Amino acid sequence: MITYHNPLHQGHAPAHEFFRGERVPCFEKPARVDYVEGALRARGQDLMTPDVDSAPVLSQVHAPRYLAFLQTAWQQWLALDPANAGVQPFPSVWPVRTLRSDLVPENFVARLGLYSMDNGTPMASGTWAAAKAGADAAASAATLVAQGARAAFCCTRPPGHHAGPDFMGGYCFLNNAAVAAQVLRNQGAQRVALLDVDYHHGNGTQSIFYDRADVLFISIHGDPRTEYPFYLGHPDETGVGEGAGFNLNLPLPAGTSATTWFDALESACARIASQGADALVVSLGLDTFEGDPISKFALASADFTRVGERLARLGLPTVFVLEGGYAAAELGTNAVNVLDGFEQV
Ligand code: OKP
Ligand code: ZN
Repeated sequence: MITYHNPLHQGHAPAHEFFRGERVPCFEKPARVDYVEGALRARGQDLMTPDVDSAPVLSQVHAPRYLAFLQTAWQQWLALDPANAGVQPFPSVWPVRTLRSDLVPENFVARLGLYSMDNGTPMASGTWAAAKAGADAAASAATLVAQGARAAFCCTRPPGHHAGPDFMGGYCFLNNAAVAAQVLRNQGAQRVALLDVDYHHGNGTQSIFYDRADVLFISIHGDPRTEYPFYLGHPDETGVGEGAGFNLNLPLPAGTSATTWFDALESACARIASQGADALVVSLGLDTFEGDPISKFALASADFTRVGERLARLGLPTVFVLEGGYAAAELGTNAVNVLDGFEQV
């Protein structure tokens, strides 16, 4: 399968995140994608370098003030104190209900809160460059699919599906899957189906397309009553305005078996088939794996082949975009299994 990689992903390498009040090593680490690239290269897969500038498309899915902030965030952090080069910035105050989010504070950490949904999205010196190159990879993959390729894979980190119109969150900065869907729309697809199979609900993607009928968002994920991101991903979220009826959430309880998960995949595929779409974007989270350290579904490595096979039977031009998955050493096998399953149909 045509595969784009992210040549700058290793520049996004924050050391730690918070877990129950303690600093722990980041789960979303460079080795994740190194393992996927290794598995792809081992089977002779050519990894292409991004060749499309996603900047114009990023402006269609993210707010200008958020993009401007993110692009220079690290320089702003260093401007506070050169010693910050070795320190990770974290937000400490957020404009929740009754507080104003229309004003942009001058204080950097306050602005970090304005543009964040959590304190779980650490930055490093190369974060913008890595995130931008990932969005370029997504735009590149989608462009080839728009031009007639059957499928393409965007092998990138950091992930993107928690990043909303004007905020980062859940290890995500730029919404790569939204970029791919928007590229397909810009290049002639009338309706795009965006299926998110990551363990965590893709709140950012849902929010970007919530009032639009041209991108049908469907997500299978851990029930947000107990699982991150908690505040979105519930079954009664079906879209608004022109987008009413074009959002489908299929939450499943933590601990759900592979059998039940595949029943949900069947429901998702039935909706895609009935609503109609001329292209598919898959937010390919691999944290549904039974060995994932932060998630609670139970897919085995062989099940990922079945995922690819089922998606192929939709018969749509397809862009796969890597999202989560934290059992790093198994990510290569699991990713390759999805792509192999797809190509064998
Ligand atoms: C990103 B993606 C665990 C903290 C979990 C949020 C999880 C973000 C998942 N110690 N923080 O959807 O895989
Ligand atoms: Zn996830």
